[in-house]
Amino acid sequence: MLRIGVIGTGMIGQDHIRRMTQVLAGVTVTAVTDVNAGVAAQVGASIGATVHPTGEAVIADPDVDAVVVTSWGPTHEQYVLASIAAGKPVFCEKPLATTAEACLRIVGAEAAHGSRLVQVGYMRRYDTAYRELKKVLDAGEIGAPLMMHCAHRNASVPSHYEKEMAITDTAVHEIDMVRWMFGTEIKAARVLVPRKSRNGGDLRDPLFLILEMDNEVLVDVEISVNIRYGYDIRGEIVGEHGTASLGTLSPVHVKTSLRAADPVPADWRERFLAAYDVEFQEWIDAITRTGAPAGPSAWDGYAAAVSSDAALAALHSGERAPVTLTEKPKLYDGVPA
Ligand code: NAI
Ligand code: ISE
Repeated sequence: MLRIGVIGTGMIGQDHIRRMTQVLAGVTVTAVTDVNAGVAAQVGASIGATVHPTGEAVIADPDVDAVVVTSWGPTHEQYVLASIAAGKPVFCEKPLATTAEACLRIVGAEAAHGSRLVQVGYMRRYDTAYRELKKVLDAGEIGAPLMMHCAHRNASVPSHYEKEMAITDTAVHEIDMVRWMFGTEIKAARVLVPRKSRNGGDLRDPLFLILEMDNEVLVDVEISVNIRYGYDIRGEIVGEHGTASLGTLSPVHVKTSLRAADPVPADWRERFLAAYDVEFQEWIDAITRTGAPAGPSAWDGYAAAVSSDAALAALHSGERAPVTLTEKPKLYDGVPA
């Protein structure tokens, strides 16, 4: 039984605790912490876990075999580095860290440790629809890919959501997904700013991100984070002789009162429910079997951060911003993307 310590018991922390304690096999949650001591105490009591005052205390707990970091992005680096220093596997929600420099410090620490400990929470790689799309692409059914059209629409975002998060917190999922989908790096980013939505408050919402891949594929991503009607994630690949897209998100079609309607998920918890389950079960199984994770690596977290930094530079300058990665340590040869 893999014993987990969770740092950050907010929305996704609680959702991952629910799946680890009620849905998945071979795992138990033994320790939790949160800077909001009240919420940590409540969550800890509900599952009989030790409540620690700090993330560092969770990592040091001898009853913790592996760590899950679900605190705010700017705090990820310190807990991932502390987990590596303790030699404990760590699953870190995206983004790995909020700057490329911080991600590189994690890559350096893991490379110095000599084996993989870090996995980043890019769950789209575990989603059935994305996996099927990749199968069609890899089988050559639509010929060589030329373009991909994506939309990332949130009904709304929390009050702490800042301007730059449309790229660093939201579009970063597409940034990771296209590296995995096409098996190649991003070489440049541009951002166009359409007419502003009155639902967006101070945010620049929506945004239109364009990514150039190393293999010349062009990707466009509409990022709308106050679309109101629900959570809508779209993707269509245009190939030389066909197209392939994510299927309809609704398991049922409703016809009533002279209208036909497809229910739309409310948020990421509903849309990616099964993907998070598969992501965590595969992580737990890999750690239990081999002691090392097999999913998105610290290198993937770093590469996504460099691309999101470039997209931010493009947003601010209005110009094309190139993406330049440092040399990849041998440790990451042969891991996904
Ligand atoms: P949240 O605000 O609901 O929860 C974060 C929790 O971390 C809060 O309870 C906060 O008090 C706690 N916290 C902050 N700093 C801390 C520290 N230094 N030590 C311990 N606890 C600390 O935020 P949410 O939505 O749960 O997001 C958390 C992380 O998960 C973010 O990095 C976010 O990008 C990621 N996320 C990933 C999703 C995905 O689809 N993979 C979906 C939603 C969030
Ligand atoms: C959130 O942090 C997530 O990761 C969700 O998957 C994404 O849709 C949302 O825009 C982010 O804020």
